[in-house]
Amino acid sequence: MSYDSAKAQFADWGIDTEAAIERLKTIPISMHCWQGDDVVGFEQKTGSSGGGIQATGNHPGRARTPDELRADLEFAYSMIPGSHRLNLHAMYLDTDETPDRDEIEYKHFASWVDWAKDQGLGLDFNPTFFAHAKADDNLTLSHPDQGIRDFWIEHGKRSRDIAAQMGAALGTAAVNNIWVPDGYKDTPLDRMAARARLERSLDAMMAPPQDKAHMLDAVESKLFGIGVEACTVGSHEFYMGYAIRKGTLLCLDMGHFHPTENVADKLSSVALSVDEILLHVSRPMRWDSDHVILMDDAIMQMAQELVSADLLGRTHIGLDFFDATISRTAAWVIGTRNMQKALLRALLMPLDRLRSAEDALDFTGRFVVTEELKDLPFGHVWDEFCTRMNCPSGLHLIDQLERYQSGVSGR
Ligand code: RNT
Ligand code: ZN
Repeated sequence: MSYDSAKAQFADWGIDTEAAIERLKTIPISMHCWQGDDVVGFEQKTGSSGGGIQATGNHPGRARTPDELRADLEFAYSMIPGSHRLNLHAMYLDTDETPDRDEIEYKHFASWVDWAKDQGLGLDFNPTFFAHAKADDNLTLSHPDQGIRDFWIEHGKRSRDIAAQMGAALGTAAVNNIWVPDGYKDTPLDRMAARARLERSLDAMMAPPQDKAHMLDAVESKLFGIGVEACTVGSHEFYMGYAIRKGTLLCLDMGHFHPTENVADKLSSVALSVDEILLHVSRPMRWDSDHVILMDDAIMQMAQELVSADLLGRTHIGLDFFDATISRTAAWVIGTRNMQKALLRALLMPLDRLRSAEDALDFTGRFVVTEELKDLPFGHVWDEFCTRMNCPSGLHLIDQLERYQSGVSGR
């Protein structure tokens, strides 16, 4: 079947495939740098990522230097249709200097900005509050010790400055997302004190004004992590309240809720109280395992909510997964394309028809349409989109992914 007959079939349903393709072109995905090197970073040290997040596996090809990571990213972006963003963590600095976290400066990231400009990419940023001796207790901004809190507050302030300078240099605001691992393995006595300390530290960190045209603050909650099973200081309720009161973005990571919760369902509720949302699209399996995202129901529901609730204009779509048992470039490419495919499917829904059925309490009509819709030739529209954007799909894509991986497997 050709694209033209697929287009006609969608048109029978009142769906405009051309409009969907045009809209999809404009949706940037912020791809996370840390899938490329198993969340290790380029500070001159090795070891686990700490903070309860852990990539598992030892597939060959891990990027060991900024140049290797950029080469892998260039390949990955060339396989992903559209223009996108790169989400950098502070531990990915590119310098011969060895600044501690409270000493990082924009110059340590300047090469990333030059490269992003060259590649036509936007940048997003994250302070790194894990994989550091001062985070070994899984307490950073909420640590009872003022000196440790101050160290991390300084790191956070510098990260905001760096993000703002990145945003100014590239002409697109960098989202600066704050996630801290803080929590307790066993039941704490004084949750209130820990949360009050986290709040005060965040306030101190975000006190210096920044231009929203250059930098946007975001805060990310979590249900639990390995080693902090009893209490996570930055819980969902904590950060939802914080984001509403302080006007920051709220980051919803799909692995940071109870596995039976539908994170897509949260968007419309949260969007009534915060202006903008950041997503960490991920795939938790039994826990916050950060598997590469599939084109599964959870992702499709997320995309559908973004479209049906008209939230694409105020949601920043970021990805957060890391699998070291498969080709890291293939993980980036397939995961990012899955997010785009889910968005395309959402853009190809007969929304008006479904909405009228729902409003008329015609749940049979809604049910029949959503199920029959699944047989429409979405793949042909996706292929057409890839062709127009000069990206391969299907067997050609597989071929390219394999070829690139064999070129890096000697690392
Ligand atoms: C951890 C959070 C956080 C990290 C990245 C590396 O549970 O999801 O977003 O994965 O910052
Ligand atoms: Zn996350």
